[in-house]
Amino acid sequence: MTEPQSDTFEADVLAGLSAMPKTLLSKHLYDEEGSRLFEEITGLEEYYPTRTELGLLTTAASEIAAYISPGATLVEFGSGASTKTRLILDAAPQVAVYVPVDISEEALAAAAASINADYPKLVVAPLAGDFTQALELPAQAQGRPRTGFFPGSTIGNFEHADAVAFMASARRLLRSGAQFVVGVDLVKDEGVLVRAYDDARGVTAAFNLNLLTRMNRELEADFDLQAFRHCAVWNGEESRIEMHLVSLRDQTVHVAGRAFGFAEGETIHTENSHKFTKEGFERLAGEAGWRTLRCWISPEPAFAVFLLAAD
Ligand code: AVJ
Repeated sequence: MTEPQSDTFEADVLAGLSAMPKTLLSKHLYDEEGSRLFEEITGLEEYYPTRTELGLLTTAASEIAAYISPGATLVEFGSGASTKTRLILDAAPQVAVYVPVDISEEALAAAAASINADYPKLVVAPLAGDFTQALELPAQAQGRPRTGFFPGSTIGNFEHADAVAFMASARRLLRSGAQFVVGVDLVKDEGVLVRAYDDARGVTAAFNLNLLTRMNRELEADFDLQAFRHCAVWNGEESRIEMHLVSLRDQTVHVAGRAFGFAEGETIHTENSHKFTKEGFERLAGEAGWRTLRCWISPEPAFAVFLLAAD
């Protein structure tokens, strides 16, 4: 296990605010309130990825299930709300062991309890840890064929090299013969993308600004929430939506006893959400030893579910 998140939170924040340009790791958006706000985002009209991926998985579930071996272990990277997992489990009753992997013990316990209650014959063996690090599966999962599941286009939060490294470590963990189901958001009209990350009701703005509230509470910071605004921009060169917090004036902010100056218009870069082409994602997965068995793509706004194989 890694140390509690709060220790790394302070170190990450101090390093990020000292950097030029200022930046904060997007994983820190997900404290209790941040996780609640993200769940709210997934229900927004403008935020198409969640419902679109659910639609694709509903269509694809029985075909995916046909590739999963009897007695298999299903490994899920990041255990959010388990709606998507259930689509796979319902279609593939041959799955014997379910391993949710998450950094948050709380999220893991919740995911395990909710799946346990509804799938009494399934062995649930949670794995607490950072899924970007080398991991070993729990004993119950050993000696079984493996299928990985990584929905939500969370792959889009990584820089290219980190995305390849993650796919390669998943390849090592899942072994030859494995399948990997990955949800991937695709490049599309810029207006559609920006609205998905800057919704009319301001839920995404609240999600982003919550990072300031979290620093105020946990790191004795004195951010004035009226002095920053949420901003979502499309960076075409990098093929990604970026979230920033923009300083509305020249100001000095204190965090954990240190002072940080902001110029008017200066930003803290809080998240990247890369958008892929089908070919671009296949190239990335290929670099990590995965080939495409099947790919389902929705009508616009386009989202993809890939079924990959490790030879
Ligand atoms: C959960 C990381 C996939 O990037 O679309 C939603 C997070 N950020 N709105 C995404 C998010 C702003 C989401 N991921």
